[in-house]
Amino acid sequence: MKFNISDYISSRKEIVDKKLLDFLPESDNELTNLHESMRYSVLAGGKRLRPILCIAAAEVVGGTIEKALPVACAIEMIHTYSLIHDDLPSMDDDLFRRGKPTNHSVYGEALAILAGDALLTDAFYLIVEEGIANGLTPSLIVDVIGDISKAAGSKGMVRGQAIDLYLEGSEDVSLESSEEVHTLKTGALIEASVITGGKIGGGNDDELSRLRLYSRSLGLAFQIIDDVLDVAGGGEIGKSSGVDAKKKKVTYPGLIGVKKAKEIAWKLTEEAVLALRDFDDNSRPLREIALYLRGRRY
Ligand code: GRG
Repeated sequence: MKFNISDYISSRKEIVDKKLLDFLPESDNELTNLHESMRYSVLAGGKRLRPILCIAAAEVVGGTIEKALPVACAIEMIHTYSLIHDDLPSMDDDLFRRGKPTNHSVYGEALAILAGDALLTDAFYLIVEEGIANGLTPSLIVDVIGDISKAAGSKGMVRGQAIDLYLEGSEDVSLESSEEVHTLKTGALIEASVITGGKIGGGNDDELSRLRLYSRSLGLAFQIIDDVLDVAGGGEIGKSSGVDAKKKKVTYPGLIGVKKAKEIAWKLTEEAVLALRDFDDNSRPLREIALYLRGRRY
């Protein structure tokens, strides 16, 4: 049967969305809107890139969607927490995310902080609770939690965000610093999505190191493309365009221009695809996802 990447993405997205809907508590009592605000941001849309990568990585090494799904959803919850906090007045101070008013614009700053905190914490509970129910070994669960917490924490995404805030407005930022910010802020969680999927799917050391190469190139390419889209027109990323330049953000297009930034993203995508060459035809989704992301409208 002919493989179609859009069908693959929408079918996996549907599975992820359903699981998130089931897992996130629906109602609050009259004392707080905490659960409502968590659901608001998680279910506000989003490409579900990280969970789809996690599932596709599990599948490429012969694993099942069912076993990878809780971890895939947990990573999406962590990603959503980071977006909620990133949008806060003390950080990016954004009014729109995923095409809708940001969490703090709707629920207030305090509840937005708590919704983010709760999403981060509940994500780990989901991994433990459903991991055990799905028959994952305790050592695999601990391994996966280690990968994700390291990627999200002070040596990963949070560090990237802190450096990014520190560098904002600086005049002479190097390409190396920019790469470090991107690798930590965006790349670390993307790498963890792929690696944990590969581990849950039963990948061996060699397969995992190829997946690591793939995810590192993909993560950086993804961020550069996102920055190019911010310059070229933000419709597709659900926020207004030109925001990075206005805030003097550290970006590849800002440092080396759009044309060169596109060329680097192109090359990184080629490297990601190349890292998959020794996998069989089941690597098609991962390969096509990389090409699909590169093809987002510039
Ligand atoms: C606040 C701890 C903390 C971290 C924030 C992820 C992040 C770090 C900030 C978001 C701002 C931003 C533009 C980061 C670059 C990564 C990125 C492109 C995020 C958006 O991810 P997508 O495109 O979003 O996957 P959707 O909405 O599709 O899930």
